[in-house]
Amino acid sequence: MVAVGSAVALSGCSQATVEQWTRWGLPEAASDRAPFIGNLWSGAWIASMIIGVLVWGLIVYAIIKFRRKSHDETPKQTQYHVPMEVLYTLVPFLIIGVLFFFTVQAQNGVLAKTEAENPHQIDVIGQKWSWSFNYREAANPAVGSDAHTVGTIESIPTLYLPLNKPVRFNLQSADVIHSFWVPDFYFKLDVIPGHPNSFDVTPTKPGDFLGKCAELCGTYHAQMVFNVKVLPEAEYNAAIKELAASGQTGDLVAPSFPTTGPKKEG
Ligand SMILES: [Cu+2]
Repeated sequence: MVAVGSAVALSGCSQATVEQWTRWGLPEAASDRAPFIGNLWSGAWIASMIIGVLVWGLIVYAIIKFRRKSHDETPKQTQYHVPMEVLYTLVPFLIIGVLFFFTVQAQNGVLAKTEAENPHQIDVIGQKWSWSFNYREAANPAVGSDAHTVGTIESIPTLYLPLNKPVRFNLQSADVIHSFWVPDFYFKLDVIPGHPNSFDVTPTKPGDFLGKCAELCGTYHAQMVFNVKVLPEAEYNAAIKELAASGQTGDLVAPSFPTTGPKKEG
């Protein structure tokens, strides 16, 4: 901590960067599911640090305590030490067991379905090399129809989300495995062809964020980015209504949905 603290102080970091250090590098949380992953992440770092200090301490102790004292004498040789061997077989299992326990708890937390009756539903289609979003708002009286946005490699799509309202994402792929990721939500989930995935999340921070593909899916993987705009619900409804009004109504269904490669030059 001293090393981290002085590194931060010496580099003259901004307040925001210093705060990011206190989250062990995570961005500021922007969803209701963030605490599960945030706590697992911090806890794993703290546990690693404790184990690291213990191991480094034992190494330094052994180096000093067991220095060669005489040039003539061979040190005492220990071939088998059963309690020691049992210990260093059991301890890793214990570490894995503890990490496993907390990982399962965090996983159950982030994957739990919302208790809200009618969450906003957005179908996400990952396609080489962009994202398309299908807002299922036909039953929402403030919108009245479904609407969609088709992203391409040339036009980065924007995903609109309602602030503090649960959203159910249904993930489909048109081609290969992608991974839907908004880093500020502390959440990502694979988008697998022929295997729809879904998860619920409530955005808790208004503003603009960046989303990306987190699964190396091919040549233009790095360009699979999208903008995220978290708006108060009334503004969200208005944005979706505007999409519908511009003719972007109806459904997009993978895998019949075409992939969008970059345009050929010339
Ligand atoms: Cu991808």
